[in-house]
Amino acid sequence: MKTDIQSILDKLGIEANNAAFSTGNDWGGSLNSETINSFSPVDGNKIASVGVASQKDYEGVILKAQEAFLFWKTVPSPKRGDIVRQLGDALRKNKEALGTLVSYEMGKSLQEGFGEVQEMIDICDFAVGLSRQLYGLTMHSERPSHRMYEQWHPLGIVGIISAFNFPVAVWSWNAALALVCGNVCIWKPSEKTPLTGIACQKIISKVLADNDMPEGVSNLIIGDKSIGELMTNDIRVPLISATGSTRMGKAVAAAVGARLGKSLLELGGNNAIIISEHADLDMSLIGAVFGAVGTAGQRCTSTRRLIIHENIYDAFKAKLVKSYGQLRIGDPLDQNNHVGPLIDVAAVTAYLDSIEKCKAEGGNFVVEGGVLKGENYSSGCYVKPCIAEVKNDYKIVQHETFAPILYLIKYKTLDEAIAFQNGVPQGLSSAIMTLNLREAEHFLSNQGSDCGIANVNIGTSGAEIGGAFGGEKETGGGRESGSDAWRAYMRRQTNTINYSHTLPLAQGIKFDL
Ligand code: UN1
Repeated sequence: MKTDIQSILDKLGIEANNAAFSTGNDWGGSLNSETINSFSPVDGNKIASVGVASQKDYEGVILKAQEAFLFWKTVPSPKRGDIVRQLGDALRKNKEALGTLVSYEMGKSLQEGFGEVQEMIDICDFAVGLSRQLYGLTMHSERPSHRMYEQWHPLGIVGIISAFNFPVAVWSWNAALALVCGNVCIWKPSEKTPLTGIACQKIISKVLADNDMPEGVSNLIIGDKSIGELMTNDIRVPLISATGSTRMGKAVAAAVGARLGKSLLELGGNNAIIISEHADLDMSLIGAVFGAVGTAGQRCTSTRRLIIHENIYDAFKAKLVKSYGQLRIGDPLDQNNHVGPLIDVAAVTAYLDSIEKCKAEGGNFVVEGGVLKGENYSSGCYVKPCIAEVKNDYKIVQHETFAPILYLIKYKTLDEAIAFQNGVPQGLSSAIMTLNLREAEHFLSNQGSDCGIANVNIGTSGAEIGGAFGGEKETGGGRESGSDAWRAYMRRQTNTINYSHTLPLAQGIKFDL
């Protein structure tokens, strides 16, 4: 049965023409010539229009957020956690509708759209627990009758710049933590997926209003790079959390660094799986194929390279080629399909360009790529997942192309495989498939993977929210979601209290009047 998109839009409060910004229940910014139209890559249809915020709109949002922060930071953290719990409950109720809109606006499979909303629910649950923690340490003073400890305070306004590929989950990783920590948020979603942003803003705004919270705690602002630049250059936004390309991240880091602000960057990956001769090849196949073609290769954790031991190279390649022959490409809302479209025709051009470059460098395509044509592919965004045999040092292999292109590299020794794995500018996710304990532990040791995420017998994508998420080198060094990633959203204060009758100085310094 064809999904009734209109009823999903109605349920989520998406209109034909939507406002450019929101501070909660207040929406503003009229539609002008600078409207963004959201087209679905699924069928090429225009879903709705959204206004673009002006500099004046941006100023208004900042003022509301500053005012809201003065109140929100006085709400006890467990109470803030309870509001985030209610956000999680609202997401549970809206999982089907929001997951479907994610799938339709972004193009990922319906299962992955639901998975993304589940990831939002999970981070809300995590943040609720955190709201009763946010622990600081206590330490022993060198002076008698003195007490020392540290505590964590909120920063103020957290600016969230998110990408099209996880249009809602990445916002929630940031927002759920930032909010329990006592911050207020301003979110600039990708201009490629503004409607899922509007849907989330409607959901959270209702929860905040039901709890009598003021406008300005959770804000949304629609625009392109120029709105992002207003945020990154704005001293009133102490933390910018940005997800996207390495090129974008470098610009954000430079602007935020120039004003000594904080940035939390989650940028490109070039993730590899090492397939050892000691691997379970059936398990490896699922991890590799899901990693490479899931979200049509548009996750920052997508598997881009397979580094395969020479003894099993031909056998594993044959399995891969066979499984690619069975992939069903098409409407992602139809659960029979494995792979949906790329986000837009610009992404298709980048995919074709990378294939050409790979061939020019000597890449041997064992599964050919290409753009699918015909009635079912009318958006022009559907491409064939492809596989090429390459050398790790090809320029194109060093580059992250956001598309389902998988590179095969042959290795002889584990150290050589690890050198290939680490021999790219990015450092997000990595994995080894092996049943050999020595190999697995070596890969995880400090002589092994240099990435922020290193897995054994699991692919590179699909991290759980409980761990800190992010990577090294050109991935930007940030950590989001689980573990102690919350610390990025707070400032640390060290407190020393003297309850003695004298004022002894540290380091034994004598100073008598
Ligand atoms: C991203 O692609 O920006 O680990 C995030 C994963 C997901 C998150 C990906 N949980 O693949």
